[in-house]
Amino acid sequence: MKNKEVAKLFTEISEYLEMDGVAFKPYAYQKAAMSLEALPEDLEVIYRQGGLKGLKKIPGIGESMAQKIEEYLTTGKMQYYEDFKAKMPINLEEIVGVEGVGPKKAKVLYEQLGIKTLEELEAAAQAHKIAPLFGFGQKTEDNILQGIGFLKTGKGRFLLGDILPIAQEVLEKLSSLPEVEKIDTAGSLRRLKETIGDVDFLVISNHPEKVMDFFVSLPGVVKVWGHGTTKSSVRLKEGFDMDLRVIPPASYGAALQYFTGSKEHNIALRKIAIDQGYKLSEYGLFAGDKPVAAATEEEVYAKLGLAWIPPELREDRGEIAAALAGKLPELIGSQDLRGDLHVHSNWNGGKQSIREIAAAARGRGYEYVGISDHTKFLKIEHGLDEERLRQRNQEIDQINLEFQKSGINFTVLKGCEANIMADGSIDITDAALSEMDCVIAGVHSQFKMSREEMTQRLITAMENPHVDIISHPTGRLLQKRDEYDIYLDKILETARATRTVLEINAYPERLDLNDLNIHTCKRLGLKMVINTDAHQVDQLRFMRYGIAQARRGWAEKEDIINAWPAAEMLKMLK
Ligand code: DGT
Ligand code: CA
Ligand code: CA
Repeated sequence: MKNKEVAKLFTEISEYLEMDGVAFKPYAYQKAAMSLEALPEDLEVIYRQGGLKGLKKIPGIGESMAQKIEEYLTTGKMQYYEDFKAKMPINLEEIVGVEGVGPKKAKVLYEQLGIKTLEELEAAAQAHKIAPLFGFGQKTEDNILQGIGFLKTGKGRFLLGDILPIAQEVLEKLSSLPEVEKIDTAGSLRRLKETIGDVDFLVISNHPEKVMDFFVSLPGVVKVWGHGTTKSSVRLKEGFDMDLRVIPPASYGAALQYFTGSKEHNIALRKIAIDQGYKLSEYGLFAGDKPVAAATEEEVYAKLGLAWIPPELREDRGEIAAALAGKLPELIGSQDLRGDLHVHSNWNGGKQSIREIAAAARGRGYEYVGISDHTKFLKIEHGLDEERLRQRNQEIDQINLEFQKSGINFTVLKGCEANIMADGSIDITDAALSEMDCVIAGVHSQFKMSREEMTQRLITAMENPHVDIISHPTGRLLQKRDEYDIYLDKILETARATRTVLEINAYPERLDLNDLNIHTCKRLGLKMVINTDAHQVDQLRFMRYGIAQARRGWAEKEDIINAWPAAEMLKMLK
């Protein structure tokens, strides 16, 4: 699909336009890029079937953008983009990928210092050439170095949200082969870790050659690292690797257990085996030379006196002791979720109308959806002021009335995602907040404060009698930005004292709270909510990543308020 390529060009065009100080247009290109990223249909198919007209039907794509897409699909080039690139031949994706460097700064860095690549940016920062630039300063230079450090540690790892859909597609293609008798994902992907190094597949087949030939010639394979009958390994154009192993049926369970990991879990499990006089390997559980369990994972765990352990728990964080004691948690599952409390509508930065969101949420089997538009401080997302919120609430009342009249058992909840200002105050009036069913508050500005100040800021917000939920409580962005500097224990203490619910934000680059935080909250008896933070209905599917994180944090139904009946959930809100 060319969708991603065109989206990337549009993103860069929007950044070039922003550098030139053009009004509105950058935003339009950015929106169009997002729309293309989310588009389930293939652009080439749309164009082949509907021509320019078909392209214009894509949300956010007008005449001139449609022409540019047509040009790219037919010639492989987009002149408008090429002109920008010729004027400023920098690796924009790399440079703007550094947290704290936007297009305007990228322009200055190129014009003043000739910086074109990440490497050059790092060298310039290390040589203290950036701080003296007008509008930069020491703090910016430090931030740039820190941001680059982040990119480096993240290098070679990929977001679960980027990998899972692609791996799923490959899995489906492989399972449809008649030569594939059984297939599973293993490794970190099966454990649903937030970032993935490489994808591991295990297969049972009596024609391994055919399966391997198919695997190494999958569309999107750009390099074949290895091509054998028991193991093959490839790189995909997205930059990550996939391993495929063919396993004999008799030892499939032991192999699946071994290659699922984690390494730490395996080491601890092997120790248990040794303590009981066995030997555990990828080939099976052995008493001397005799295999006693190997065909299924369940057998292997059972023989060791353990209940089968869900892969998300296999991190050596107490799951083996819990399995031994028969005290594994009953993990929350997607079937348990009754609604999503954090969705943005087109009243602010979101894409769809409240009606469309309600329809999509009903389609997922939810009983309610909370519309949590941004409030007025967030100008770039068209945050709503008190008056606009009131108008929006009227629309919600109207929609709920229509549902009632047609006997539809579904409720749209009035919510907002208000901004927690530097002093902990909320950016709209208590009167407006008191009209909401559900008030979410989050930090969206001034991330760098001292630990004391940031902790106090969040505490003050939680003490507001209207604030029900704190969104993305630690503020991290995976591979981009660290958590805020906070005393988490104090935050959790206040959450308990004020009955404030903490969010597990399911957005793939947030996943905030993370698994360890969730585990801590659960131990303390704090309540959490899994929300998508969707800005378009297609993103309601992000819920699965939030659930994965919650499961990795040992969360059960009782810990997650949107797994409760609506009436009880509402009672938990202040
Ligand atoms: P990743 O790919 O970095 O996200 O993480 P994993 O967990 O998928 O690791 P990977 O792909 O290197 O190996 C898959 C599994 O194989 C791993 O989770 C556990 C097992 N494994 C790999 N190397 C070792 C090892 O040296 N010792 C043990 N006990 N297990 C290993
Ligand atoms: Ca792996
Ligand atoms: Ca691997």
